[in-house]
Amino acid sequence: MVSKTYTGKAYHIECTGQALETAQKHTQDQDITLFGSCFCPFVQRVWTSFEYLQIPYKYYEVDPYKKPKDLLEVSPKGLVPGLKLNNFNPPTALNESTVILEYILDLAASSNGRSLLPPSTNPYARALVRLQSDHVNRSLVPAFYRYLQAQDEEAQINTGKEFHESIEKLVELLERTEREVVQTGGASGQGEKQALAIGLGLWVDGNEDLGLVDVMAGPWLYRAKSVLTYYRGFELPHGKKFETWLNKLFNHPDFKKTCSTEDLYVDSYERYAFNRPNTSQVANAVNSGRGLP
Ligand SMILES: N[C@@H](CCC(=O)N[C@@H](CS)C(=O)NCC(=O)O)C(=O)O
Repeated sequence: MVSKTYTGKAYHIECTGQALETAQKHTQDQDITLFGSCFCPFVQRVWTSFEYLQIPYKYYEVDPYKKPKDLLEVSPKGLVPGLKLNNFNPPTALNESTVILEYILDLAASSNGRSLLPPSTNPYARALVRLQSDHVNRSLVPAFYRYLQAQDEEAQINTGKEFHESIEKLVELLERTEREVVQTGGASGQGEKQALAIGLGLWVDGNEDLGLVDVMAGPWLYRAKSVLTYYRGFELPHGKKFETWLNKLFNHPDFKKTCSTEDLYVDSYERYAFNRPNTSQVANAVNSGRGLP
């Protein structure tokens, strides 16, 4: 158990470190404007994917708790990420991180051929990857917030266990995918194995390309390492393969490009860690037992 005292830290409204450098490289008008916030993991999912898929975009930092009018125009609940699509006349918009992700995957497929998924000739492999992502959205992400917002010791122990179990379940899905697609996929040689592993992401030995689950889960695992360790004394699961995966993920150039410095996350999540009133729509949903917005 870690015992910390509430210090009234404010959430940050500007990126730091590598994320700041990336934001500064993306200030020119483009067909797509990404409305983002420096601390937000839902944004980091999409932002990393823009970088990896090499889709041109302008990064535009907003404070989603202030609900500026231009954000509400692209995202009805005033949540980030949002996209403004300037090449439509009049401009149009999209919100919801997973929908935005699918959208930019489609854009990449029809422009430069880059992808975060196995090829469409392997629908089963694509489905297994989507199962992993579904688990991240429905289990890992809510478990992260329940743990971070839990206040009494017993609740922290229980929610910490749940979060840990959710990560282990994700590992089982990663192992299943590798087993069913690569190991028992009928490949005879190393070259064929490599071909089958395309789009399965960094979990698979020898793969250096990001996959869907890497961008879907990475932002919360990264915050688990900084924020949950700081406020809850959390330890990520051990195991050689898991640690290798996290290491590859946290050091992948396109992931790192969207990371701010650790203090930004520790400061910005203090409100969650002390379950302050009206922290966010996510925090309110967790407190009232509703699904996340
Ligand atoms: N389901 C949304 C969730 C996005 C979300 O909750 N974003 C947070 C920042 S991390 C936000 O904009 N919060 C503003 C608020 O709570 O009013 C998605 O996947 O895009």
